[in-house]
Amino acid sequence: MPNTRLRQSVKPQRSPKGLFIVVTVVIAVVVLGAFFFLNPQKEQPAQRNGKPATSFNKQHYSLSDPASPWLVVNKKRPLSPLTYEPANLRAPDMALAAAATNPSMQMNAEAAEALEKLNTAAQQAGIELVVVSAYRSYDVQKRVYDSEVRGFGKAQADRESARPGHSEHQTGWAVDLGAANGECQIEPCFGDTPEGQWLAQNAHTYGFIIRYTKDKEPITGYQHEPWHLRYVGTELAAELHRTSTKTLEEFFGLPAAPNY
Ligand code: DAL
Ligand code: ZN
Repeated sequence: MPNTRLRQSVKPQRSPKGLFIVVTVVIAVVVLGAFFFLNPQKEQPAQRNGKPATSFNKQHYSLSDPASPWLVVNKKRPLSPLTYEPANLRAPDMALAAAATNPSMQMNAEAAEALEKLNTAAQQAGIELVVVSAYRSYDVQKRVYDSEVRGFGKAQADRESARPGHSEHQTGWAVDLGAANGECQIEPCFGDTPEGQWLAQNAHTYGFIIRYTKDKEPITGYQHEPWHLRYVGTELAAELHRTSTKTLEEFFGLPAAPNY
């Protein structure tokens, strides 16, 4: 008589331990697969400082319209029209070197408002500023340039003063600032005064840039002018600061303008 007990014992059987391992592996595969498939971070854009990266739109404003805060005027890019006159000029409410009714103390209204905010912050930091020269018409700029040529010769005049139709001062977007105590007024040493240093560090917060910085004469065509502020708006000023870009020409990929 066959030994049925023996026959049953040789039939292959899955042990409880083996079943446990198979089930565990299947569960692990399903859980890990679901994790990688559903992980929400997988589809998120690159992040910078905890905020989604944004691209700066360099076409947002015109670079050629004199009424645009992003206008780039230099020796290669004259104003159009050459005798452009801005609307909306007013003097900022702060210390002025002449009467508020004098056009040379006035700026584009948006820039004047921004300058008032800058001046309030400066005063809170113990910095006393004064407007030395802001708007200059084509005719006034011609007088300034001609006087520089008479005093220093054409080559040096062109390093310091724009020819008429080529100055930011003719647009109402620029202002020359000084220290209220008169130290180094419109002199290179203004950059070393507390007022000049404060402007270099803080102007961008209020939408201004130091337009003619040290070592950029081959691009801008002008010597360092630590007193000459150009309003470009807070968005562009912040981007120039963030990217450590010193000139509008470099930022917008425009040709250098060392001469006419
Ligand atoms: N001093 C600057 C370059 C101007 O005349 O506009
Ligand atoms: Zn200036």
